[in-house]
Parts: sequence; structure tokens; C-alpha cells
Amino acid sequence: MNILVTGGAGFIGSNFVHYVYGQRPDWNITVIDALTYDNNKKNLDGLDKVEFIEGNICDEKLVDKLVQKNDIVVHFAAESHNDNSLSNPRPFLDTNIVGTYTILETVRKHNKRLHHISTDEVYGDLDLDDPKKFTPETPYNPSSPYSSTKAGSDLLVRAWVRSFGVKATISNCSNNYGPYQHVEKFIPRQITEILEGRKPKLYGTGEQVRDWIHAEDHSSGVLAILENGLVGETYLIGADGEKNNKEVVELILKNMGKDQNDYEHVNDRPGHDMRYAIDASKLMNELGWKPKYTNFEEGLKQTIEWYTNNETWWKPQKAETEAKYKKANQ
Ligand code: NAD
Ligand code: TDX
Repeated sequence: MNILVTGGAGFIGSNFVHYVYGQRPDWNITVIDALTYDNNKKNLDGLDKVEFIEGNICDEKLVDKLVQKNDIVVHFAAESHNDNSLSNPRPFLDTNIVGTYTILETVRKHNKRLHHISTDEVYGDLDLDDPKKFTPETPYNPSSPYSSTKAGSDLLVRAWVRSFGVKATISNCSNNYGPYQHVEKFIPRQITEILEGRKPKLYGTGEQVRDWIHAEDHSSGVLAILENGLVGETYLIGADGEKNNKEVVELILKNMGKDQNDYEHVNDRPGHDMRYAIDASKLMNELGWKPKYTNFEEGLKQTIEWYTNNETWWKPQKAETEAKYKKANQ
């Protein structure tokens, strides 16, 4: 099997590449990644059999050449951070919409299988007391430039399946955590703030709920869909990990030996989604998938340990990231 992974140097893409490298040693893996975060290339260190191509998914010629040589495309590449999409939306339109269009046209031309990686944020948000969770039938209602461009990319995939018979599946996953996540994101930001001797920063009241899943469980879900999913179907990936942001900050402080109240409130995110929650029963019942990391605090402890031991990985990104947040009083 020859597999092309877009965005395979990113947080989740590189986790997936490591996972498949271990689980399917006879597969040939090629990664295309624009390295929008300088040091992401290090995320693939040690995987000598993986072919790495630095390039942009909007580059039709390059994408054509790579898709032609592979059997499957797994499409992770995206602009991925909500706060960045609020300060500068344009790259989100380019990569998430035009980039996905470029991939779709190429898999259509060469009749290749595609799996498109998406997010639960396309469904908008739930009230804190809503008994329902997101299902594949939940109507799209995205809130931010990030989530609206991800929603747009999903709709393109659905249209290419229906109009052109493209052999694609889609997965919408909840919030991932684990090693190699950029320090602009919530959990790594708080861990590294504490490691640098500052306080964690909670947006607004901190009552917003995210449904946490370990990145490796996301990877195993994607592999299950690649191997056994039905073309044209959408699968939701989640591990029943709902926690509000305040609870997560308190858990991080506790596990780093600090006072649980030693955090500060900063400016809220404009349009901040209140709650996400995934019903993953279709993936579990139809494809037999199960998450491995069912104890969030245990997974969080391992993640804290990883950031503590891998300062050389995150340090180069930290000052620039905090300077951006400072400008927004966040
Ligand atoms: P990330 O930002 O760490 O990784 C994205 C990767 O894509 C980066 O390595 C980047 O260099 C690459 N990239 C960006 N633009 C590109 C372009 N034009 N051409 C080629 N490569 C490009 O993000 P992530 O958190 O690993 O997210 C990966 C995917 O998973 C995204 O599609 C995201 O929407 C989705 N997702 C993320 C989460 C989460 O919690 N982080 C949850 C659900 C879904
Ligand atoms: O410093 C912070 N303080 C804070 O309270 C940061 C960076 C975030 N937050 C809050 C905002 C959110 O409610 O924490 C929550 C999580 O924030 P992010 O890590 O930015 O994630 P989110 O906006 O929920 O989006 C993530 O999950 C879905 C990923 O970044 C997306 O790529 C994915 O699609």
C-alpha cells in the first residue's frame, strides 16, 4: 500500500505517520507538508523509510505527481488554530478550501481513495445542559473562520463524492491532546507557561467544554476508517472526554505540583464556542473501534512529562506565540 499523508509533519498528521509506520510496516508512506511551523520537520525524526516532500497542497503540479504515485491520500493539512483565524483568516481560505479542492480534483483525475480529516467544530456548539451530542446527522453551523473553512472543505468532499463518484470518507474528531502539539494550543500553552514560571491563562470564565481525545486514538480511528470504512460515509471520532477549561487548567496545575487556583483570567475569544461533544457510536459499532486512552488525567500526566522533557522542541516557538497572545490581552 502506498499512502500519501498531507500535513504529515503536523501534530496529528505526524502522530498518524508514526502510528501507521508501527502498525503497518509494509506500507510506503509519503508526506507532503508546507512546514508552516518551522520545527515540525523534527516530528518525523527516526522514520527513515518515510519520504518527506516539503510543498504546498495548493501546488497542483506537485500534488498531481504525488497522488498519481499513491493508492490512498489521507488529508490532514490545514490551518488549524481558531485564534490565528480570527487575526488573519486568509491562509485558512487558501489551505482549507483551495488546498482541499486541489486534492479533490487530483484524486478524481487519478481515481484514488481519499480520507478527509475534519473537526467537530463544523457542527457549531452545544449548550452546557444539552443532552444531545454531535452525530453525523447534526446540521453544519460553524462559528469561526477556521471552522467555517473546515466545514466548507467537508462540503466540497461530499459534493465530489456525489457529483463525481470520488471514493472518499470523512472523519470529524474532537479536541486532541498529546505530545508534539504546538504551544499556541490550550493544553501545551498552559503546561509551558508553568514550566517558564508564569500562570496558565484561561479565556473568559473557563466554563467552555471540550471533548478531549488522545492523538493516538484519533490515529487508530482514522486507520480503522481507511481499512474498513464505507466510501461516502462520515464517521465521528471521540472518546467521551468532556471537561471544562477550568477543570483542565486545575488538573494541569495539580499534576505539576502547583496550587490549583494559581491561574489568571484573560480576554475571552470572540465568538467562543461553548461546548463540543461527540457521539462516536457509529465508528465503535460499525467498525469495532475503541479508544485506548480512556483516563484523561493519566494521558495528561504523560503529556506534561513529554513537554517537561522536550523543552528543545517547544522553546523555539514559545516567545513568538506569547508575543501574539500579549497583543490580544490573552
Ligand atoms: P497542525 O497545525 O499541527 O498541523 C497541520 C499541518 O499542515 C502542519 O504541519 C502544516 O505545516 C501543514 N500545512 C498547513 N498548510 C499547508 C499547506 N498549504 N500545504 C501543505 N501543508 C500544509 O494541526 P493539527 O492539530 O495536527 O490538525 C491536523 C488536522 O486535524 C487538521 O485538518 C485539523 O483541522 C484536524 N483536527 C484537529 C483537531 C485538534 O484538536 N488539533 C481536532 C480535530 C480535527
Ligand atoms: O490560552 C488559552 N486559554 C483558553 O482558555 C487557549 C489557547 C485556549 N483556551 C480555551 C479556548 C477553547 O475553549 O481552551 C479551549 C481549547 O482551545 P484550543 O486549544 O485553541 O482548541 P479549540 O479552539 O477548541 O480547537 C481545537 O479543537 C478542534 C483545535 O485547535 C482545532 O484544530 C480542532 O479542530
